[in-house]
Amino acid sequence: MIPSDGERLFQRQPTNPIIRAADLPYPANAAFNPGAARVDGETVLLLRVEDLRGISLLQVARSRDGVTDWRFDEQPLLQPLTEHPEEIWGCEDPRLVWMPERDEWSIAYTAYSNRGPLVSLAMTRDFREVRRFGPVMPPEDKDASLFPHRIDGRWAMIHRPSPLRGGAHMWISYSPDLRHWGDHTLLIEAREGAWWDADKIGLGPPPLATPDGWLVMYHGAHPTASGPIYRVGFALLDLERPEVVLRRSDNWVLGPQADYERVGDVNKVVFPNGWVMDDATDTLSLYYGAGDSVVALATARLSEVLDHVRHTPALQHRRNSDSSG
Ligand code: BMA
Repeated sequence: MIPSDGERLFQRQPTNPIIRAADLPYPANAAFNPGAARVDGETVLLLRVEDLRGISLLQVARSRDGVTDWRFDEQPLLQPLTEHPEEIWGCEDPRLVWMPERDEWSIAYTAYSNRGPLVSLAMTRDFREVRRFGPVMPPEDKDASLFPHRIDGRWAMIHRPSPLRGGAHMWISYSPDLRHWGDHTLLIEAREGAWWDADKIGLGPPPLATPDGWLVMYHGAHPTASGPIYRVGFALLDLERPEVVLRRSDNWVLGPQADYERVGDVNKVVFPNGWVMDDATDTLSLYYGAGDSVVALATARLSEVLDHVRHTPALQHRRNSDSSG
């Protein structure tokens, strides 16, 4: 079988990279891996900014069209605080989810503690003031996002613990109150061997509700002699039981091809953790870090993405008991 060409789904913005460190109102080494949201008619990106110490902060950028004329708040929204020792080495890679029941945005981000990366939550209404929830998963764990609403009465979160043995896989966990998490269930496993998503995978942007199921984009870090290549592909989760994976693409849909993706502080990295869906134009805008240095944008038609995903292999439903070991 000739695999369908998923790499044509996304069109890169011709003016990429759309944001660089030099655009910021203060000196910094890199601006990358943004979370994305649409707030009051504007696109808000919560950028990971690596400062000149090597510590990452989360910085708001706003734009009417989501492409040009970015305005930057003077101060970062989240930066390490002494009363939060779990963030001593920085705040990284946020995923932003609007939660109608709470009437606020959740920010799931990687807090870099001196015992390793862990998952922290914070809440905001407007991306001007923020309230920290603190750590919700111990180290090592990252690449987390909440779902926008409760599922069967409980909140759900995808995350990526790093076990001592075997690969690093995506898990889903549940909570009655966003603080106490349990029913940890293996969701999507990294493949093995030569696959693009062998050994280490992790969630990209937050899960997106579609008529077919939760659309999940995830990254694979394919190991090579010159370091990993970060690419992304799709999976589809059952709407009512998101621990059930309905489909998973064999091929990646976006990988490092452009110069700004192939060369940076870390070469050959595309790392999306934010997207914005415009239903009126069927346009999915994917914001991603390129080369751990700059922010880039690529767009796709959601209807074409779903058509592509419908042609990816359907998976056997796994029983919960298969994944508890
Ligand atoms: C991952 C994360 C990302 C980073 C990527 C590539 O493990 O740390 O923040 O973009 O590696 O270096």
